[in-house]
Amino acid sequence: METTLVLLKPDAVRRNLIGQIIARIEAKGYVIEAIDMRSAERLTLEAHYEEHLGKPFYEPLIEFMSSGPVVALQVSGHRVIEGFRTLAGQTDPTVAAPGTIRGDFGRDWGRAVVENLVHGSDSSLSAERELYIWFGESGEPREA
Ligand code: IDP
Ligand code: MG
Repeated sequence: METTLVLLKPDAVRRNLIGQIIARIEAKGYVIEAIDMRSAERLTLEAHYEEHLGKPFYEPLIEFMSSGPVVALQVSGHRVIEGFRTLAGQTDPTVAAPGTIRGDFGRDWGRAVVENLVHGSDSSLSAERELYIWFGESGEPREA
């Protein structure tokens, strides 16, 4: 059994796509273990995206992720880390396959950062690290 971190980014919340995206996760058969809508603190986002520090889109990415509430989910199932990445589709929504979340709901808006609706952990190490950042060891939401 695996658990992954899924984030519904501020564009997904603004566009009222929370329900449609979660419906796809549930329809696939994965289990929502925890869910929490919150305004992410900058420190949380810096920890979450530390691998991208120094890249040209880093600051726009932090700003975008701070631009409105996000929904953090703990999702479980065998091979869910890989499986959710497949559901999400490629990073660039212009080339993400139709049938994926990013392919069906996303597009290029010509902004400094790619707005692509969802985040999913990319490995078991990332999942463990990110679940700790967003939910803490207990599995309880970390920020009130
Ligand atoms: P991922 O979300 O598919 O794992 P990452 O490479 O980890 O993609 O990048 C994190 C996020 O940063 C992306 O989801 C996207 O929002 C943004 N991003 C990634 N690459 C670029 C880029 O080349 N230009 C602008 N934004 C980018
Ligand atoms: Mg990534």
